[in-house]
Amino acid sequence: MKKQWWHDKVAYQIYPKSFLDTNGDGIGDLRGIINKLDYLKELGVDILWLSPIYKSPFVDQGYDISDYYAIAEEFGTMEEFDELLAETKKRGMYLIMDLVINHCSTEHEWFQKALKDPTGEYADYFFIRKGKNGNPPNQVRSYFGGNAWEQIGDTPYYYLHLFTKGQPDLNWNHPKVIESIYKMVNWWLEKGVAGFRIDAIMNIVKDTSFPDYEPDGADGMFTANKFVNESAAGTYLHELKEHTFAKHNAFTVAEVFDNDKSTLNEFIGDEGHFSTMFDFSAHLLTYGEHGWYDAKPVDFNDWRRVITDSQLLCQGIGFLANILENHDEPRGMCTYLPTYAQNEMGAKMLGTISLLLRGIPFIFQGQEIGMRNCHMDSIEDYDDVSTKDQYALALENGLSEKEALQVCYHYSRDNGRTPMQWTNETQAGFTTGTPWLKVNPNYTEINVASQEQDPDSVLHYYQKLIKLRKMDAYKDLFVYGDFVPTYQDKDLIYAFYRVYEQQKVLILANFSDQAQTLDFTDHVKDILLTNDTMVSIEEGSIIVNPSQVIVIEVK
Ligand code: TEU
Ligand code: CA
Repeated sequence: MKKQWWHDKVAYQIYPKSFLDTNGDGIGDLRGIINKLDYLKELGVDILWLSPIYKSPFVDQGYDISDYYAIAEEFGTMEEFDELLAETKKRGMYLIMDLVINHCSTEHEWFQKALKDPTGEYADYFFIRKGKNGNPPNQVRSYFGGNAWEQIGDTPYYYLHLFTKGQPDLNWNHPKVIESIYKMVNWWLEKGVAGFRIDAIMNIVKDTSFPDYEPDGADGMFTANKFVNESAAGTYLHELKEHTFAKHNAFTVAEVFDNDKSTLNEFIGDEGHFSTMFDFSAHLLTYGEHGWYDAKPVDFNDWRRVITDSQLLCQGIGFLANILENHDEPRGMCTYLPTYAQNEMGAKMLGTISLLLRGIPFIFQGQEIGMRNCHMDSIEDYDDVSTKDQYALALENGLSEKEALQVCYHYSRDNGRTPMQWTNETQAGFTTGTPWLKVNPNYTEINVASQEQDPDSVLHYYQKLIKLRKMDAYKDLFVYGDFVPTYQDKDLIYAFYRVYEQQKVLILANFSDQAQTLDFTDHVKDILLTNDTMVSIEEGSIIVNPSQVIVIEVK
């Protein structure tokens, strides 16, 4: 593999609205991020991904952009953004933006012009079609529920929105749309951002004959995946890269949901469309057949299998970006750990696996202190559109309000969006005002300030873990070393070697609530890290305690 500047970096996702509020309006802001850059530097992260900070009506929390060249007032000004960028660089860090180009906002001037004249020049920037006998052009379901076609006033015309109705899909068949996107991307790159996280990108190509498919739900509609043509996206992505990212040697991480073996090289190989893409294989296990209401808890064996498969699949081709959680997912420790292990030790165990797998690790804000899912008292406490839709779906399918709320507790996107817990003071030190989304009441126990005082905290453990990954003696191994799974036949054990030239490190984790004694014939060179007080290795065997993870250099 050709070496690139981002290969040895550790990334951190900031959800600006929930990071730190400095003016008391209850909404996190750019000043808040600037104030915490030293905290992030100390943690050891290099690349900061900001969820969207562009001007937006916030129908879908900024993933509905009304001006790609402006900063949302809620977050601050362009001057503050420039200051943030400069301060990031001063610390040897890199800033990447969220690139939302499958759709924009209905408030974007292009869409406003299209609305005024649904057959005019700007209509072609979107997908605007006549309805059929008073019905929408077809029965495609939006990802957030309901028909994905919205009627334009009382005209016979409808526009397509695969996400909320505030997010009209952009027409990638229109040269002017593509040109405008290239121009905008280059504008940000010239400003000095290091790259982008690319949103929902596999949706850009649609079958524009908009056929009707068999309904796949009680609502009589079919899922949008059916007419999204993922395999045709490659040409567009290649062009996008050539006209923008490639010229700046920018880092890109794409939101792609399938690790398809046949296209992996095209996507993340040396000449791939992207630097990397997220490994969502574990997250996909949390999907129910029809929605959150019929989802099942993740089974350890499935989890182990999909992670191992992803790792082996991309070996020798490129890097996936490893995550435990993000702003669309519940907290990883509440999803992937058995209940008994949902504590500090478990958080450290899971973090060790995520950061030492082969790939580019992304930490989501709060993960480094072990933030958990948040219980809400009623559906009113949630803000997320998708949560409201899934709650309604659960009720329609016979769940009680209490049961539907419990479903949201496990799966809501707001679990990752509750404000960052900085201190044990009011509102977790996130705001002096009223936070836009409830602060998790566990902030009195789980917060940055108290973990900074405690040498055994999750926070200090993450600092050590990142240091280990970057140590001169180990960085080639952890970045470029092969992934070799082991102890695959042992129940509730996740273990793998990283192997680089003559060097070999074993990462061994016990997900069961019993200590396990395993055959161990390797010769120990050095115990590099553990989340427990000791490691017991005797003649030919090793004991791993419940929730213990051990990182050992062997010969
Ligand atoms: O997500 C795309 C996407 O497919 C998700 O909506 C996913 O299906 C859902 O969250 C289920 O977990 C991206 C952004 O990450 C998300 O926040 C936006 O809502 C969406 O695009 C639209 O821009
Ligand atoms: Ca604010």
